[in-house]
Amino acid sequence: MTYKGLIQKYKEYLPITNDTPSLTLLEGNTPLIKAINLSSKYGVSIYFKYEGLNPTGSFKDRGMVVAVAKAIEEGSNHIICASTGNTSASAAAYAARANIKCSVIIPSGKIAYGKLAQALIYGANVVAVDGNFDEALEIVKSLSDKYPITLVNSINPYRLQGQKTSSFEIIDALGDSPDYLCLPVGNAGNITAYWMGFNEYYVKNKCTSLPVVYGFQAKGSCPIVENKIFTHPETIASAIRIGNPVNWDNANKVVNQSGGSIEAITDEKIIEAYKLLASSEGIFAEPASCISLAGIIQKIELGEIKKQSTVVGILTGNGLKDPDIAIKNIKKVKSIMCDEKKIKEIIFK
Ligand code: AN7
Repeated sequence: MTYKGLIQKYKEYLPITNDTPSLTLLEGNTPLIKAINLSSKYGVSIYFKYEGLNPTGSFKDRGMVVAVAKAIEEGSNHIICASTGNTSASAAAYAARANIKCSVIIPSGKIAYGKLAQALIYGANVVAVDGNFDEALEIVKSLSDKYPITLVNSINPYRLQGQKTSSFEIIDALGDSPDYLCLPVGNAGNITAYWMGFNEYYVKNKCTSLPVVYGFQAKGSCPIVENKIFTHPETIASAIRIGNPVNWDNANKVVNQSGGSIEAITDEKIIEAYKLLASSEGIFAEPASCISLAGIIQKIELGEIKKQSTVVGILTGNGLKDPDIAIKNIKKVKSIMCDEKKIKEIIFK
């Protein structure tokens, strides 16, 4: 059957009524790619759910399509979000598609260039502020309380409803739950959504068990790990530069219920994994996403991911969103004379 988008496909699992408008950019339905080289290196079956192949290049599209459709159903014609980049790109795209207004508040100079380009080209009202994500979110919450604007950050429950569908696709692809699920944690919406998805789908689909969920935060921005608000979060993984996560309590519930944990990963390890993923599997994901691989490696080394087990890492965003980081972390390309002999010397060195 032709794929008609996430709402159509998972209607029975989503809060969809006869009045919910059909809205889609054919989000979801992303590939679960076996990491053949890393799997044989580590003796673990490693798969990546490549969410960077969604229409705007991140997992946010799954939740945004539902949030925007419901906003329209409820009579709204203006959505708003604070964002470290991907939410704003996604909100702007779906608002354009649905012909409604979109305002995005972003921390000035702290979002990847590709994401900024997206929000602008999709026609959102982009406001850059001298503050961080958490401060911007407080203002967005206050505005949406006072005025007729729909908040589409992950406090909006429809976001998590849409995002849970990725778990369904993982179970469908593997025929069972994986033993472990590894993913980045910022506002902790996604970890909450995945757990909801596995719980709603696994019995019906005769899975043997639920996965152990391991979430990862960047060391300079790890409020859940240290159990304290970070007022000045810092990390190279700008997508998860969040000091006071909205779904903090939910994240703790997920790790308690699944027998998992949330751990911190240094920026150095994030960049190592970022390069390793691209060079060993041909998959380019943004730094925040590569914390999944850095975390998988750490857990294998600690023996907390067992040999021969199956692990799924979530690659939340596309590497092309942030080419600056790639270029900064690879050795410089020097240009030379356009001469066959010189080129031959270099490529056969
Ligand atoms: C690539 O766009 O919060 O734990 O404003 O862009 O559900 O917050 C992005 C978050 C992981 C963290 N990976 O997910 C935003 C924003 C990428 C992201 C996360 C984000 P949550």
